[in-house]
Amino acid sequence: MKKRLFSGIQPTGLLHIGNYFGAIKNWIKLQEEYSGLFCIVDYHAITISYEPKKMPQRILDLAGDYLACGLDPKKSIIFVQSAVAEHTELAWILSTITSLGDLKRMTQFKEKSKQNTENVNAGLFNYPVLMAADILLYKAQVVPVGDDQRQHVELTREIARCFNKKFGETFPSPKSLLTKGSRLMSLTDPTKKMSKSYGPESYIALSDSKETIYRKLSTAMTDPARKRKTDPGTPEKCNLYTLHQLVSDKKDLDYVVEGCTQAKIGCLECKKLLAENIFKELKPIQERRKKLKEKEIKKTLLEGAKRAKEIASQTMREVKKNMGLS
Ligand code: AQP
Repeated sequence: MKKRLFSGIQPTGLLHIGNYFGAIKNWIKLQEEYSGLFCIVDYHAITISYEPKKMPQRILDLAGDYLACGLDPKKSIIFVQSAVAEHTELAWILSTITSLGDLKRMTQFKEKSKQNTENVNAGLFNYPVLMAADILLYKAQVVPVGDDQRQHVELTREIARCFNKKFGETFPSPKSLLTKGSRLMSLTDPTKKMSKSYGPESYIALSDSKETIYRKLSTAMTDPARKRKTDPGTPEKCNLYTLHQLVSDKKDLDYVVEGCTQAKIGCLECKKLLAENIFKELKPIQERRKKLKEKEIKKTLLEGAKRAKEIASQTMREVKKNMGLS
């Protein structure tokens, strides 16, 4: 039997290339080898302020993006978290064995509570417990995520270990799977990770045109030590070189490294080539996205929820039995 895999993304805005290179691109490869569950984690998304009227469309858009990127409903289960009530049921149970000290250490909570000072709610604090429930409900062994989520997967392992010790062997210990694009940085502030919530100029969206990509890159920060075109640059210190390494072939990479270190090309030439290569990667996704019909997306989500629910309810029966609950 194939090993099981779980991953998800919040419907909090347009997908960006950090989400793509950090997680989704890897999903597409992994869905061949694993039995995959790919979730739209709307219960996570409501831990920050949002507009309820926009949520249904955001969910459908994200599901459409999953399909356009290459997730195949014949191979994987694609579904919305709130359609499977067992996620929150298991989250409550797991919260009773999760240490408060561990939750207080979580970097994402610290960062998000600084970003959303007007709405630091208990759900934001308990986010990692719900994420542990998402993963353990399906007894997933692997969790392909970006670097920012690694700490949450480690906590999930700890929660699984604690549950098994108290109530008997129930959950496997999940592992995170990272890619070489597991931490892309913001275009406007390379000390912060690229994030949906830092605004559209800080990221390249999967739906951006070549012109928009070039415009965003042209003002993006590069190697901070390189002030003029005639100064030699240091590609390893440049946020945009990291992006080149994800989308450019050896010939283009050699051209950029030689041109930059020997001051033969300026940052704008490097950015132009980068814009072209990023767009080459995104164009087929954008073309597939345009052809998708809303009806088809809704059908995929309904079928996905049904299949996910079958696995989830079986796990909940086992969990409750082991805990002496009805
Ligand atoms: N900058 C990034 N580089 C690499 N991977 C990233 N991921 C997010 N940002 C980067 C990965 O994308 C997946 C989905 O993330 P999410 O939407 O569930 O939550 P997030 O990590 O909080 O992503 P954002 O874009 O920063 O969203 P907001 O602004 O809404 O919080 C995860 O696997 C994540 O690691």
